[in-house]
Amino acid sequence: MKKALITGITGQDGSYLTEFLLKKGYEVWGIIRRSSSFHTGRIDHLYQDPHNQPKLHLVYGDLTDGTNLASLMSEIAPDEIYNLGAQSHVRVSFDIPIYTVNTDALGTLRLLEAIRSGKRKVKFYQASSSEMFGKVVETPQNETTPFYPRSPYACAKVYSFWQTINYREAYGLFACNGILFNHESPRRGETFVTRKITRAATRIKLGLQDKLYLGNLDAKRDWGFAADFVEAMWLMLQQDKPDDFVIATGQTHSVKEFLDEVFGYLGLDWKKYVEIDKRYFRPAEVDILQGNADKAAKILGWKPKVTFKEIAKLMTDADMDIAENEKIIKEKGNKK
Ligand code: NAP
Ligand code: F7E
Repeated sequence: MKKALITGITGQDGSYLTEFLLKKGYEVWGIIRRSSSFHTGRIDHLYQDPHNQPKLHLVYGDLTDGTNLASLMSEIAPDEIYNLGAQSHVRVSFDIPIYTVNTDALGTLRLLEAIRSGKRKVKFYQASSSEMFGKVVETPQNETTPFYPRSPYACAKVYSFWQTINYREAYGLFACNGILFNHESPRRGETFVTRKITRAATRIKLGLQDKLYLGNLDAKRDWGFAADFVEAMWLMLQQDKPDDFVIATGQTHSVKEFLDEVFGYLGLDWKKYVEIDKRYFRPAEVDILQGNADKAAKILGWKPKVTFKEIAKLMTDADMDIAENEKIIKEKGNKK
């Protein structure tokens, strides 16, 4: 049985990747951070499933603690490592740049060093990002497009991208970068724009909220579905040679278009509810991202399955369930 170690297992991608690998028969180890409140909501259904009991293990650790990473590496002895852990919010990275770089850049280096010093044969996946293209120099972006990062987050990811390639070339490590464009799901963090919109629109529909405050509505992104994208991570590590791949849908849409889809689906006009709040603008913005994943299609045989419209609909449906429960609880509270 193959063993995979995942950093960021409690995040959106970590949860989908864990599901995917367990189905493939892997033993999965996940690194979780200690926090005062529990944050394993996205993987509880997997951890509590008795079928997964001997196959899913959670251990404490942090990308800011290299000593702990090195001991976990020798204790677990994984065949594959997926480095998904990160302070992943671009806007927040302007507020906490040092922490972001410590986790997203130096954290990767700590992990790579733990692998190198362990002298074990292991395959390594690095969660690189389309944010590295930033102020794009060409559209669409592919593996040869130069980077122009526009945030502390993107700068940290560029560092990790090159360090991953450096360990591949210097030490012969089987190390791959997946340059993933935005991918969303009902498990997306609630402060990313798509989920913020689906949460608010469904709450507005049920009378639980009046307004939605947003920033730049003209930004365009290549939005895919998270469960589709984690399969590409795994495929990269199953090839004969390590390499770097863009993973994207090839379509780009503005935040306004996402608002149209979600509010339109609920029979609402978003212009009546959305207000612009300067706090949500970024000191430097990434105006447009659109990926070209031809290399992944050709070498990995990977293609996205879920469309923009379908993503908007399935996220709205999932958030409507949450909003309906919220309403029931609120009404019960009012009766007391
Ligand atoms: P996410 O939902 O924000 O999850 C981030 C994960 O990283 C969480 O499990 C978080 O743990 C963990 N983490 C944060 N700081 C850590 C630290 N210091 N040490 C160890 N773990 C830490 O992110 P995601 O959307 O799943 O994205 C997964 C990865 O892909 C990230 O590296 C992200 O930057 C990258 N990426 C994402 C996208 C996208 O569109 N989603 C696109 C390209 C690249 P807690 O639960 O404790 O906070
Ligand atoms: O913003 C605009 C905002 O925060 C998308 C991360 O997973 O994908 C993600 O980064 C766009 C931006 O995602 C609000 O200005 C408008 O132009 O959902 P987001 P992101 O910054 O693209 C990349 C690929 C990653 O690697 C990251 O880890 O939407 N926008 N109004 C807003 N964004 C937010 N968050 N909130 C707003 O109110």
